[in-house]
Amino acid sequence: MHPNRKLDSDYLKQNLSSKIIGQEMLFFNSVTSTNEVARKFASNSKYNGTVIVAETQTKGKGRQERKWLSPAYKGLWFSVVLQPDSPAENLGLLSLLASNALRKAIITILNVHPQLKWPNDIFLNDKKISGILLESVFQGTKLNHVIIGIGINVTQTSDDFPKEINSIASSLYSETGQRIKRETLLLEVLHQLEHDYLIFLSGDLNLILTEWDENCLHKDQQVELSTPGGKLVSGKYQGVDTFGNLCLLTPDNNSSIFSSAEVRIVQP
Ligand code: BT5
Repeated sequence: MHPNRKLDSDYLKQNLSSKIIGQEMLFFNSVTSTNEVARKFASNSKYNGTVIVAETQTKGKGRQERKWLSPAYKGLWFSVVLQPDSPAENLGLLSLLASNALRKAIITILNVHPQLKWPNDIFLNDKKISGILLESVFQGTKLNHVIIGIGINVTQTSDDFPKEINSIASSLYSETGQRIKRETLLLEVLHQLEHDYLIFLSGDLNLILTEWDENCLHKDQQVELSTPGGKLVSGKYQGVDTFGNLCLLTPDNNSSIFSSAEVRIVQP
């Protein structure tokens, strides 16, 4: 497959099976961040389900202002605009929903089984192959809109990653040896996202929680959390609550709940 081949937008539009997500797809060669492009129109109801795709991002964003490397043609860098009529506290569930949908799409296309790190990182063979950044705006007690930014490393080889992340990051090609059409994976991700999003809208939240929990990388493990406030908290990972928050059993036998933190698995 040609290494610098642009995404085929006609093929994507013709083969889309979802009815909401991706009905409108906007393609760019280069943007700062697809989440930034999405932000410009995410509150307009016309754009519910719109997907913004870029071949490269010059300022790809991770969480907490971290950088996300998005080399041209080597991955999928895109954002999905959603306007769920849903209580604000369900935002954490959407985060789990997105990573779980991505996991299922990867199984379908590549027949390999990624694992999930809370809240929404995707790992294959203990390497991060994908990251998700959710950005949202609330209106009163409800979600006005959510932008789900998804980055998937598809064809990079180890030389493509700078040495700081070379040992922790990888791509689907590096981990499986399989060359896939990026279009095929993107279509399957949109299909899975829509499938699970409709379940979410119907109020059946258990399916997402159960599937997520079964595929968690740090199930029952000792972890160390670093909170946005800079605190480090250790304990045993106990699972997620009904809102997708992380539950931790601390050494003094107390259960604590976290809505945001960085998880590090403590090797026994
Ligand atoms: C994430 O942040 O994992 C969320 C990444 C979301 C990227 C998508 S791409 C489309 C949309 N538009 C955007 O601007 N963003 C979204 P976080 O958990 O904070 O991880 C960031 C960290 O992962 C960095 O500090 C690096 O250590 C590492 N990293 C950077 N680029 C990477 C890559 N391509 N693959 C794996 N790890 C990477």
